[in-house]
Amino acid sequence: MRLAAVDLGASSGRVMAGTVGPGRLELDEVHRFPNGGPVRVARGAGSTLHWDILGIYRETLAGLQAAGDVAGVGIDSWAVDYGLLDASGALLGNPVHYRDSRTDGIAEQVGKAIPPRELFDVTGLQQLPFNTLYQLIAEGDRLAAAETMLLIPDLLSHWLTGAVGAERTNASTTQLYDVRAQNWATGIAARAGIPPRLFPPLRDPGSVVGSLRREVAEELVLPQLPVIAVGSHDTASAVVAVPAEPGTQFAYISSGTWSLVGMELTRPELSEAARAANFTNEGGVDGTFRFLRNVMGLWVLTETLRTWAARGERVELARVLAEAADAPPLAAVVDLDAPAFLAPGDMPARIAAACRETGQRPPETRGEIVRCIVDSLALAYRRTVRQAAELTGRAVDVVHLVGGGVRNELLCQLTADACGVPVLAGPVEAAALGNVLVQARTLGEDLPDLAAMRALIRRTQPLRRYDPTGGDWAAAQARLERRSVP
Ligand code: LFR
Repeated sequence: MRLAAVDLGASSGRVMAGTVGPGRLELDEVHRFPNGGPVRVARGAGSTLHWDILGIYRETLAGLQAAGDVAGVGIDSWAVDYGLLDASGALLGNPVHYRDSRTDGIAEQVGKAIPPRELFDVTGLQQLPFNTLYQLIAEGDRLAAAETMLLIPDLLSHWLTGAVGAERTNASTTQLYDVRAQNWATGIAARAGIPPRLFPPLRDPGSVVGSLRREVAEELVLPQLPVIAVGSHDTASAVVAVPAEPGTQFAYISSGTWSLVGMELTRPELSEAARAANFTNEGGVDGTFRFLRNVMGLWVLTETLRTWAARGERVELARVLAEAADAPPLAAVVDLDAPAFLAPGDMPARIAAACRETGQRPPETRGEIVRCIVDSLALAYRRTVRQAAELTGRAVDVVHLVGGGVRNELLCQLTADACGVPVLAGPVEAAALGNVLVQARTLGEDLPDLAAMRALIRRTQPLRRYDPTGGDWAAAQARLERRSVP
């Protein structure tokens, strides 16, 4: 059967046609569009970063048309962001980008009313400044006009079908979802001043959202196809496609704009140590939990290239990665988890500042700067994989790396070196594959559980193994922890 997977990332959006059958899984990219630059719009004395949501919807429609003859549609995207609808169903303003500064300081403010320990105990979520909870508080008076909050994939599904709901894996990233009760955390919401009417009914991944509205189907010259709620959080879909062998002790890294580093658990890990390490328990497909931590990811590299391009320096990724591979290893490392790297801006300058703060000589050439980013990313992977192992008391025998980062051979090798265990890299399009697999099961394909889906990935997708070759990663980590005396 053929299915359309709409996979929206913070750098690009893709519509893939997936073909699934016994022993068969193929992806064909039918439409790709850039979703890179948040749109900065002036507001009062400042400005706000927005998503171009109507542009994203238009491209989604174009992709569905290009996909043509499919049996179903599933949408996944980055998490936490949303659109607000008024009582008539109209969209209230353009959704705001999670990298906007409107949430600065809000988490601290909320922490005074709701102790972070309690918030973690209920929601299981890591503290990220852009969690939906903090974004909704930042809306202020505008919330009064809102009737419903729809997360991005749910908003697009709503426009396609008319149905209103919240798919669970993405709802679990809001910090407004009760990880034990598997329901909206209305008590937390009420204490934060967020009206519970905003929360739509929850739906499980794998359930049918509805059929394409007649007008939409007619415009696209398609039948009224079913839209299926997949793991609508892109990371949930990506983890479905982690080709783990049954019985192996694995960690995963979903490496794209963000790197999501952690383990799959069957129950949330809500210890004080997990909270202190800022780990999260996001809901996965089939009742699993993603116990992980966000690492800043390839975003810092993309932003670095953008900074150079803005200065008129045309830099090709492949070329600069080759230069990085030849640059001295671990010459300088930075803590990519530092808040300084979150907002768009001049990353080379921020890297230089972070190096000076830790008493290291900042990288100078382009190759050295990119080497510093990739070394630092691998070092963050090492730190996080080790923490996940410690916090869960489980060993890690293999690290599965999926997503766009798979294409970066230097990163894959350094990850194996840093973690000291083999890295199995692939598939690249993990989120789209996970999206397709969950749809296929809903529509009757014999894929009873995650193990069956992963077996199909192993059989059909190219994977590459990287074995560790060494490097003094412990010393690099120690350097990072040493603050220089001003
Ligand atoms: C990855 C991702 C992460 C989430 C971040 C922001 O694309 O979905 O899981 O923390 O984007 O939404």
